[in-house]
Amino acid sequence: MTITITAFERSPDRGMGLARDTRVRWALEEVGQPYEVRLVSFAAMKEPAHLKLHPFGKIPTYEEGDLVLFETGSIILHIAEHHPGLLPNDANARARAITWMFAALNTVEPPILELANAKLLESDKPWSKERLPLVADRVRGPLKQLSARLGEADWLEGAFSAGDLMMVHVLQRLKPSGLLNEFPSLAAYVARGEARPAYKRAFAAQLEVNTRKG
Ligand SMILES: N[C@@H](CCC(=O)N[C@@H](CS)C(=O)NCC(=O)O)C(=O)O
Repeated sequence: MTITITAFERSPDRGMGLARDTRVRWALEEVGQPYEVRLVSFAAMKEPAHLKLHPFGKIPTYEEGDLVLFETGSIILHIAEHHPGLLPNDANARARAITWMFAALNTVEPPILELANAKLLESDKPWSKERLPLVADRVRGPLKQLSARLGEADWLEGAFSAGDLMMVHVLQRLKPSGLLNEFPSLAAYVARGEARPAYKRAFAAQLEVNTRKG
């Protein structure tokens, strides 16, 4: 069955790979599933046709036959549960890998998004300079703990899993801030993720869309 995802017609990051379709593309590449992409404009995302797929008017979405999913956590879990390669076979190890997906989305991503939004949307506010260090410290906390847990390991739970995929993609948003480099083991962890051939294919595919002329 054909898999179709949606992605930005023009991503605000101009192809840095931060738009969340990249993590879905990466998961599909890891498990060797071909997919099609329907590009949507910001205006189209708020139209009824897209809202039927994604009630909050965002990308990415995932269509496969009758199934329509939104939220990258759900989409990647679905991919990982239906194709080998992203979750361990052992039940407990599998549950732990899924736990890391949730940790990436619920514990690590929110303060990172808060920092990105503070820089992007609040820099003209008189209180911005005072607030920014506080927001940055809220990112450092979970990073310190994550780095302690990762230790010398390559990945969070034995072999590379959907948990690592999600965590690496979430951490990537920090690269321009320099914060990631304060934690060399996490910077190396992200670099290991980016070195995976499946990631490179996913990155190249979204870059091609965002550097297309016209
Ligand atoms: N929690 C959602 C977040 C989806 C999301 O925020 N998507 C962004 C692109 S990365 C978007 O569509 N932004 C456009 C908008 O909100 O209008 C997920 O993980 O899928």
